[in-house]
Amino acid sequence: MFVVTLLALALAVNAAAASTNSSNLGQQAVQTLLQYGRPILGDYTSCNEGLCTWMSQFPDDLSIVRMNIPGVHDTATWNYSQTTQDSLEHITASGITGSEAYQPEPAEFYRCQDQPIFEMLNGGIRAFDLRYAFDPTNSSLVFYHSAALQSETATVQDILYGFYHWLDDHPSEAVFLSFMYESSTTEWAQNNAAVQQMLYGTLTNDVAQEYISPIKDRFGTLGDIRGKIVLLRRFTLDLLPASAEATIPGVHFPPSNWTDNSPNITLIYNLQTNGIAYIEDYYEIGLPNGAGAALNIQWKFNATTAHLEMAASEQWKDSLFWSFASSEHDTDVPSPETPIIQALGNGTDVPGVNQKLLPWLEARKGSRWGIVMLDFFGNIPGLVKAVIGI
Ligand SMILES: *[C@@H]1O[C@H](CO)[C@@H](O)[C@H](O)[C@H]1NC(C)=O
Ligand SMILES: *[C@@H]1O[C@H](CO)[C@@H](O)[C@H](O)[C@H]1NC(C)=O
Ligand SMILES: *[C@@H]1O[C@H](CO)[C@@H](O)[C@H](O)[C@H]1NC(C)=O
Ligand SMILES: *[C@@H]1O[C@H](CO)[C@@H](O)[C@H](O)[C@H]1NC(C)=O
Ligand SMILES: *[C@@H]1O[C@H](CO)[C@@H](O)[C@H](O)[C@H]1NC(C)=O
Ligand SMILES: *[C@@H]1O[C@H](CO)[C@@H](O)[C@H](O)[C@H]1NC(C)=O
Ligand SMILES: CC(=O)N[C@H]1CO[C@H](CO)[C@@H](O)[C@@H]1O
Repeated sequence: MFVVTLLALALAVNAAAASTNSSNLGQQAVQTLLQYGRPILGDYTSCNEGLCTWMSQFPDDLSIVRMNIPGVHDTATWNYSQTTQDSLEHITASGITGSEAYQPEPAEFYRCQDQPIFEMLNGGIRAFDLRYAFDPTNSSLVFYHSAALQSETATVQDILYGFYHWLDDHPSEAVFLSFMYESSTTEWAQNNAAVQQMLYGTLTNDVAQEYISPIKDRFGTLGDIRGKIVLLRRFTLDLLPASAEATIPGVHFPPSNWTDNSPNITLIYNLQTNGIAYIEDYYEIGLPNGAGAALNIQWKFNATTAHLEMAASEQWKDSLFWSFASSEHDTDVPSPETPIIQALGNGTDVPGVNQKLLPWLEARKGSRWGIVMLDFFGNIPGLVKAVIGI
């Protein structure tokens, strides 16, 4: 678990580039990283039509803030069942993670997706919410949703290799990776200098520099970023020398300015150019207990569509819009509204946010929506196309 030699292996891919056996060694090293990453990445398949290459239909000079980008909230949770939680208990319940207070809740509270990353990419998803923290031994960056560890092998570095590999085969496409430090993972976990240094190193090493767009604090055009990753930095490297924050590419969304659970955040990502992002991230529905699935879903649908209407209006056409259609009310009694109930409804009688969004978006085809983050998107055929507007 948490094999420290992985970075060395990854660097070998580069070092090997000089030798005659390079291509063979490099390919095998990548396959090894993809194998470690498999619990989050899934199995690699390539595809060169339809939603796999939808960005090829759009021109190079298209401004990114004018685009519609389907995304996924809490990407890494796709396979988090009770079986997964139980199989990781030897780590999460071990002495190194801390007190009983850090025992996870039922698995369905954490699960927000049901497809692995490669399937999401082939299905048209281009923005990914990724939440990292140190594994319990403080040796590598892994994925959590709160206290729920998602895999014992898949590291941030492995997942990046998955994106690099996919982009090599899909040079018309671009992906947006939102990285956020996940707190409340283990009792002692901290977003300390060691975490920040490892993240910085992973996102700026030689291989990363080939795939991560160097553009900083602005968005540019689609042509600028084809075949590349755009970092959406929901982290601040405040414990590293100032040169780290000054040299890391991508667009900064300071966590301190991202108001928790807000339906309408205004965040300035570039003071010089007055680059403004409007964000809807109302995820925990604040209705009284017992309000039931229909009303909880209606509230979230309201918050999301109010924000999307704003995105569609001329008045804000030059600002970035980032709306989360994902939500939960896990603390509701007698029965919780888990992410899947909010997204897909509670059975045949109450439809979820996703079912309600599909016709709403289709009726307004041609509008600018911006980035739209979904839970359980694949269950509603046509939803990704409706977000893109094709
Ligand atoms: C998904 O989870 C199940 C249950 O924990 C596990 O057996 C399976 O290997 C996982 N799939 C992947 C691709 O990791
Ligand atoms: C991991 O780091 C935290 C924060 O510095 C520390 O409290 C904890 O003891 C470390 N855990 C291990 C297993 O080294
Ligand atoms: C972020 O919030 C701080 C106050 O907490 C404020 O001074 C600063 O201007 C804000 N920055 C952005 C980029 O919105
Ligand atoms: C779904 O939620 C509604 C309340 O919004 C409730 O009346 C209905 O019984 C629930 N259905 C199921 C299958 O739980
Ligand atoms: C949702 O929005 C509509 C229209 O703005 C409003 O009439 C309705 O009361 C709202 N419902 C909820 C549950 O917020
Ligand atoms: C969001 O905030 C902006 C700026 O304060 C405001 O103009 C806009 O009307 C708000 N939108 C919604 C949907 O509340
Ligand atoms: C698989 C492969 O190409 N192996 C070659 C690696 O390089 C040595 C010498 O440089 C060759 O002898 C191997 O055949």
